[in-house]
Amino acid sequence: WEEVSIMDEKNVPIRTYQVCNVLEPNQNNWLRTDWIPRSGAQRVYVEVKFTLRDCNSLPGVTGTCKETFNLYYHESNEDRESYIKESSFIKVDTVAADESFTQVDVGDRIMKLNTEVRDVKVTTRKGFYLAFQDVGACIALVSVRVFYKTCPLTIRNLATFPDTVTGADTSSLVEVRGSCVNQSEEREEPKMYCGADGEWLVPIGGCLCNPGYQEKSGTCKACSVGFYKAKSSDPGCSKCPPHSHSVRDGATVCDCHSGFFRADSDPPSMACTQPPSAPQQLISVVNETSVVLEWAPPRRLGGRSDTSYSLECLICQTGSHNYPRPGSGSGSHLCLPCGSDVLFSPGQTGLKTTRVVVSELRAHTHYTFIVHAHNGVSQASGAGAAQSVSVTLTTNQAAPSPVSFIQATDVTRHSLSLAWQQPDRPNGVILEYEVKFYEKDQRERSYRIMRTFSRSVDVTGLNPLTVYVFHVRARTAAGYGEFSAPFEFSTNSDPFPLIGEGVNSAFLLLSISGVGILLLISAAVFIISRRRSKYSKTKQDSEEEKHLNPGVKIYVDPFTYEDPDQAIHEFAKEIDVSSIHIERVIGMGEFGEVCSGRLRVQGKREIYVAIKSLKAGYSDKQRRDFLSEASIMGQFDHPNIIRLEGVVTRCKPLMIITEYMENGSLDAFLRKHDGQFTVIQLVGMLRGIASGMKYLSDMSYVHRDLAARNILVNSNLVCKVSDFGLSRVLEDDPEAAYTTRIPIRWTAPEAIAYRKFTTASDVWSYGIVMWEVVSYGERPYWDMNNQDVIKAMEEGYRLPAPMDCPVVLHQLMLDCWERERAERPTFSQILNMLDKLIRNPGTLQTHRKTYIPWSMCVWLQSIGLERYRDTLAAAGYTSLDSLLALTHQEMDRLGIITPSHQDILIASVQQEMLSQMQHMQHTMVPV
Ligand code: ACK
Repeated sequence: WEEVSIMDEKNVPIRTYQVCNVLEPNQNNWLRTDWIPRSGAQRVYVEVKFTLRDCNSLPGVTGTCKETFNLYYHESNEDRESYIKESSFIKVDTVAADESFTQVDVGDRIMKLNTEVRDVKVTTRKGFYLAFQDVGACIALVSVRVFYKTCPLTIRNLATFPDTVTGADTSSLVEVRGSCVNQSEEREEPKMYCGADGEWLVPIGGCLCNPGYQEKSGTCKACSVGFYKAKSSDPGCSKCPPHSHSVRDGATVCDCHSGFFRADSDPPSMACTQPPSAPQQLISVVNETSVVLEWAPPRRLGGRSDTSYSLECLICQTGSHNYPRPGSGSGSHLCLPCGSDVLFSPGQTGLKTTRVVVSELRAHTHYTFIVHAHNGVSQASGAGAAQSVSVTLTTNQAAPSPVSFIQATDVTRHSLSLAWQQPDRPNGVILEYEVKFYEKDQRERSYRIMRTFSRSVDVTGLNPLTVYVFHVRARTAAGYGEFSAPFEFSTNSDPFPLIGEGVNSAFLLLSISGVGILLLISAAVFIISRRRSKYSKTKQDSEEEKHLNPGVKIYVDPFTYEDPDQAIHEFAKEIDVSSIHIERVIGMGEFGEVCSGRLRVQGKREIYVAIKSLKAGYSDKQRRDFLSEASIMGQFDHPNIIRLEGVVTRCKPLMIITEYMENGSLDAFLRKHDGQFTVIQLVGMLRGIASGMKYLSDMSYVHRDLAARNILVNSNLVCKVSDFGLSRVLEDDPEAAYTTRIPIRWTAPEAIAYRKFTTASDVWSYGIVMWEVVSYGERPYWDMNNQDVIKAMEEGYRLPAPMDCPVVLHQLMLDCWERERAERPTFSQILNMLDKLIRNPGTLQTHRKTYIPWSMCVWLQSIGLERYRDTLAAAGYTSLDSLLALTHQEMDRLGIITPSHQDILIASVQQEMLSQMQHMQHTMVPV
């Protein structure tokens, strides 16, 4: 190879390497480059420009002439290798000219330049050498350019990708991680691939402009004044919402104008708002020691909808209208917070309603009530008294509440000591107590009164072995409160104290005074239990049977579910509210209105339904209790149990949909149709109820509130058990529920005394329902008060047979009212018995009906005791004269057991006879 300078086509001198030994054979001429550093490249490209003479154009050339040359490379870390063996070089390719040229005339400078490119992988050393081997051609090497390829720096999806050298192979992709541009953050790791030919491929992920910045041609620019961007994911800068502004570029939130605020939970896109103005038109209505406060919402709600109210209660020494707030000047010492015994309904704080009932206040006391209005920005704004309105009032005088418990100690033959507790609500300073007492037999015809300042008194001068009834009442400046319920204690027969402290003397008294009654009852019990000892035996059998039979479906208490909605959807079908057509309101239930209407479920015929709804503003507990009834009802499927059609829980109001019972509840229905049914019809109704109850007891469900009012009647006189709400109410609230919610007249003694609710206590209630049915909806125990009912039951009294009641039915009732619950029949036995009666109507002999003169009916009505008409008549008391013979014992025997009724009867008979005699005297003409 020779280094030769020639002129290119533009007459510019260039250096070339030439070889042209075409006439000599066996040529092997090498030309080598200097060391070329690799610089990170993995594949290099070699572009060779050369000219080549066509062998044919060379005169006298033999077969030794070639038209190609070979390209070699050798990788090396040495940049100055002086000698490299031929064999160390690796061949890249044999290069031939695309075009060869014929030299026509050296002087005319026509040159045809060939350009060939070859690529080669160089990955093992820091650099390499190239070599050109000539084997007998006529070539001039004009230029050799060596290069590698990169994917150029670029920005994609707000990520910068650097200039990147391509991979070693022609098919290799180099994975490159991008970095987020200024003021941006990664959304998802930005990645791209650099292809072998220097092209970027497959962009993945990317970045988002930071809060306060938005994208503009591949960069993030700050939001301008008056605009903001809160989150990087927001699409761009937005204008500041109302009542806010931004004064600097790049705002992430707009500041509220002065006097406007934003709650912590308000999003930055929400307008700035203000606290509400004061509530308006606060009015108060005082009723003794409670107050109803009502107000109108504030005039300005401050642009928000989360207004709530709270109530401050202060007891004030004067009725000043400028209510003094603690620390607010001269009057502050006059008012104090009310204390925790005051009750607020529905609550004292966080109120959404504009009405509150405040109760348990002190009587005749000055109070100031301050109603504050709040909303989400009240706290942020530091709002104080400006948003409140107040009223000052004085509660009324109220007498003290009754004394609830009296205890007797130190009982002797002629004396005892009484002690009692202060009334729960004294409503003022108690000035004294009044004790009224009388011998029980005397029944208030003559009584003694004692007064005392303390809460105890020694009562002396009593007769031995005598039952006394005591009442205590308290007096304040407002007057006397009500007397306590009667408490009975007996004096001793023994000269020494018999009953010490802590012994229930009332119980002893009952034991003694009731000996006669007990003897009678024991005789009756003996007879009945002999006749019916089968009840207890069979009952046990049936209980065992239930235990052994795993196939029996058992009721599941929905309250065992942590999530009440899960229970409801397990046992009740969700009904689309659009398929319900409400027609009219038919009554009020415990939770809201009860309506009738129609239900059309797809593919079924339209049916009439009853719709119970849950009134607005309910608590979580109310919702739970309301839906629990449906969860219970939904588990039952029996013709004598009210059928649940479904529930609406996905929209408000919540509804429970049941089958419609045209004749409503049984008690009202019977009262409306007094005397209009045959005995067989009545027994038919009772049979239905017994059948429903048998089904419930088989499922181990205890109803706890079986009463005629909870039986519904349809147009075919079919009776169905309903109202499955009570069972839980009682359990949830042991104390309160027990005194107020228990349906005493319908409940078995053991359930009243110690909450032993069982199927046997349901049987007791069933006996009461029988009595209600046969007496056409009469109130059990008429207007006796609950305490008297409990006492009468304790003493062994039971409801007498209603008018025209078949003896067998009354006997069945008495069986249901056995004191020992194991002695009561089971529902299965009741059902059998009723079936037998229906098959043999002859057994349904009624008590004979006796004629009663009209005048006696009118008279009984005038003294309010018409209810005893049939009882008296049946016992032969058919005229006023005959009533003169009535004694207390006789009335006890007849079942007229209310003491005041006995007294009224005796006194009224005497009065009536007297006035009749006077009338006769006046009308007699003197002779
Ligand atoms: O005595 P009633 O007419 O019968 O008044 C009450 C009232 O709603 C409140 O409970 C009546 N009621 C309840 N459920 C139904 C029902 N499924 N069908 C007809 N009336 C019903 C009940």
